[in-house]
Amino acid sequence: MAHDGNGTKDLRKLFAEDPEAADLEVFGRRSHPDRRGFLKGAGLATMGAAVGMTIPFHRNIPQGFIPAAFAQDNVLAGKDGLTLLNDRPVNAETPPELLDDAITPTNRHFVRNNGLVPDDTSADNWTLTVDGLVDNPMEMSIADLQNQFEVVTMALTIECGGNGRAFFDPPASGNQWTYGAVACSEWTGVRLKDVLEAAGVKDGVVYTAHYGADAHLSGDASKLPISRGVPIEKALTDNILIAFRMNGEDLHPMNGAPLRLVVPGWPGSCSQKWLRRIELRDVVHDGPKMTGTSYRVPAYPVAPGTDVPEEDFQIIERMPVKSLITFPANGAEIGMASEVRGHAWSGDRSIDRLDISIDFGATWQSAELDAPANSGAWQNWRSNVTFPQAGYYEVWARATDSAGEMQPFAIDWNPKGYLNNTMHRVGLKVG
Ligand SMILES: Nc1nc2c(c(=O)[nH]1)N[C@H]1C(S)=C(S)[C@@H](COP(=O)(O)O)O[C@H]1N2
Ligand SMILES: [Mo]
Repeated sequence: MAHDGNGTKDLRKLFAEDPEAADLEVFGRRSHPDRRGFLKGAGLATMGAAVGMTIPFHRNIPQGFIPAAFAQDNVLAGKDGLTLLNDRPVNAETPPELLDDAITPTNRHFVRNNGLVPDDTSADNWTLTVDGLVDNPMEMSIADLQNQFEVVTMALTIECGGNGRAFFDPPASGNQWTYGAVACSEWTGVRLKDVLEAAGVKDGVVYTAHYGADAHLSGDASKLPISRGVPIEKALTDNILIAFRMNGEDLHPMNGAPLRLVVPGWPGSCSQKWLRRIELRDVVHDGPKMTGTSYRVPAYPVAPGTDVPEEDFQIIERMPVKSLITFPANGAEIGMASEVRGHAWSGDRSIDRLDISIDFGATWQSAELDAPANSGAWQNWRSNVTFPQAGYYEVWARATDSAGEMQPFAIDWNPKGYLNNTMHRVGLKVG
């Protein structure tokens, strides 16, 4: 193992993926099972190089100990191949070629946290409160939800409002998502609509307010990391779930276990994780990340770099038409003929056509496009492409939705870097 910056990363990775092997690497072979392993010799050198300093109390480090300096990658336990953007809070995206499945497996679902994952994510004593302007305020266990409402399973697309932010110029601050803050897993739960109707929506309700159990990064218990909501008309549509299963299993702790909202087609931030409470309000919700410039864009198109007054921002509602090429991967070497495939989606709409170009947009051909599994699911597409001769090509994909909206070539720039739905391009070496 190299004792340099890369070695550090490798060791982090090794501790995250295979703690036993990492342990062996650092502490050496355990020839005497009854003898406590001490960090010395090559192991000490490895760990010292990895943390970049000497370790004065190294004799006290027990065998089998995962140094806290390496623990950060453990935040992605149960995830496979995701790119970690931040570890406090945890933000990780999925490379497009790992999103190739029609239904995104849990280990490939991106993670976007604003705060700290609750310590206890077990379903046992979890309750959901529905209150505010309702006729019958309710407090229900997950079993109550399952018993009192129809349980449904749906494939639903969640995309972060900031997906694609990395390509903004001038750059926008925030997580530098490239392509992979999107997923379409199969969620099982009860319809938000059914629960709100049982609670009885009072006259005058205009907005929902969602509250989760995650803690604010500051540790201040009186602060929430994020609390968003949707207009009541949206909340009463029938593809929004209060979900307690993800791909047939318990939710992953990072994806909101044991209970979350899934609001397909709207910014992912509407899909409150670790859901504890839904309140109905007679004003537009004003929780953290609802106000100011959070999840908002200027009400009119602006030139890149424009300083837009805060009062000119409006709340993002549906997400725009978009698509992803998931095969082949960018940079792949392929033969003269290949299938090209991926997904396409558009908030609250369906996709009508998906065209691809292999000649930098001069000509386009229609791909085969599947119907969505259900409303709120992305649509899978594929096309057999034959390249005229060996060489470098780019495949571009362009989706058009049921309202005729088409993906653009250039980013519709906005100060916070939301809603980048430009065409996805992959470079291929053909021959
Ligand atoms: N409680 C809570 N819910 C949350 C968040 C959060 O930080 N806390 N992040 C939101 C954002 S911004 C997005 S994009 C989605 C991401 O869902 P995922 O992490 O399961 O991919 O969760 C949303 N729900
Ligand atoms: Mo997000």
